[in-house]
Amino acid sequence: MQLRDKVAALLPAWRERVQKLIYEHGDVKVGDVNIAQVYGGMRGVKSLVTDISYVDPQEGIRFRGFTIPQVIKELPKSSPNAMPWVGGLYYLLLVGEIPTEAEALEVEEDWKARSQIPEHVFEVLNAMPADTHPMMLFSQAVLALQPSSVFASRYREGMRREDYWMPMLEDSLNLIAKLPSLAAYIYRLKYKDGKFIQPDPNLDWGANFAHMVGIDSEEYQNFSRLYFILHSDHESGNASAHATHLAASTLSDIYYAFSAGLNSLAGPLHGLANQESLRWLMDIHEKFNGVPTAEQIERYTWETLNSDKVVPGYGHAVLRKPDPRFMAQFEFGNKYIPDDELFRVAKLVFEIVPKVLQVQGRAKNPWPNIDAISGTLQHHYGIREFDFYTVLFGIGRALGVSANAVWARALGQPLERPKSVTTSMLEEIATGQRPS
Ligand code: CMX
Repeated sequence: MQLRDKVAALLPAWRERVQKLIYEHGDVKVGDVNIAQVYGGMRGVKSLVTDISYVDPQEGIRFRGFTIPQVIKELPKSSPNAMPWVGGLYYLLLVGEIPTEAEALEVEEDWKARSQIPEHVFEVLNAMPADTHPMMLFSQAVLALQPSSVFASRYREGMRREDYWMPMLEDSLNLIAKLPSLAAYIYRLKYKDGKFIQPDPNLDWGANFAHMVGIDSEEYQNFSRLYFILHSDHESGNASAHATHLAASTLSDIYYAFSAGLNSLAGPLHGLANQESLRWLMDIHEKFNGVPTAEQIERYTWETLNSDKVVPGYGHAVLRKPDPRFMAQFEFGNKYIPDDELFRVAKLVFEIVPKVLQVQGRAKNPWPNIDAISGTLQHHYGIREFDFYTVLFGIGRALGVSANAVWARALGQPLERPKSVTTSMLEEIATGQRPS
């Protein structure tokens, strides 16, 4: 398989590069850590390494050095107006190069061949109470696939450490291949008639998800591809990526590790912001009986801020300009659904909110992030069950975290084990009674 051969060909030079860096410069400092950071969620502490994506405060995310507009323009697609095949994005994340059409389609075909879900996974899902949250079902379904882990069985049999990454890749491809069907099954089980729509062998991974949830429009197929690409990776420090990495650093397989990542994505400070944002836009729409004026939005924004709430979908811990992942979806909306009332509200909000946040002067970044618009588009195309939005995020996130897991294993990244200290120790360090 091309993907595995390509990574294998890149590995010797990467291993040499990393070993040389650690051997020759291992004691060079990368930064200092202060007490506020130790107590403050490790913000800004440089302690992770990934070559798959990087978030620049001004530019936003780059995947393997490519900006979002470049990724959308340069990845292979079925026609000039279509969004790229997600298989091509996975190739880019893993190999670091824009694939040819044939290479992208090979990943798509490979996923198709691996997409069959064992019957017991459906039985596990069917056995859960009807009010179970879809994220819990999704995470559980991923865990239920774990008995088929190639890594786990090869590890039991014994294999060379330098080969660990190969079954990790094998597992990752097997897992990703199944995610659209799994998520669509959960969607239809929870919100529709419970009847599973079989994948269409003529459709690619992203478009098949649209088909299997029951939305067969070409526009939603395109939006699904875009959505999964945009949600794939955002460096290694975000909670879902880091949770996956931490779990995998114990040499657990991708099923255990990605389930851990999904469990962290399920929290309101991470994957839930998209539904908060849509709810805020809908509240505006309802309060003003349709698309409000700019003045009404400005007033509503101040009311939100004055009641000590945040404007969901705006601000970012790292970014200092409009998130290019927001811009890509905004452009999509402008092109395909300019008359949708909620989209028109979102558009006006984009004009007004940054100005208000700037006047208020608290948020370091007044611009929209990825969550300011994604729910609006999903809602337009018919996914109106807010609880499901985090599952959508999770499908995309699997691409980035699994590519990282393969490379972390290939480069022999070790067990994560930071050191903790006590509050008394920090107090002693602060007053010079103890060396830092
Ligand atoms: N509305 C109102 N106030 C905001 C704000 C917003 N959208 N964004 C930041 N602020 C406030 C913060 O609450 C903070 O207030 P205090 O000083 O009173 O504590 C102050 O501005 C400074 O915050 P910051 O340094 O600019 O932002 P953080 O790094 O602390 O937090 C984030 C980043 C995203 C959590 C924050 O901007 C926020 O809560 N935004 C709204 C929720 C949201 O959209 N979350 C999705 C994030 C998407 C992602 O992570 O990918």
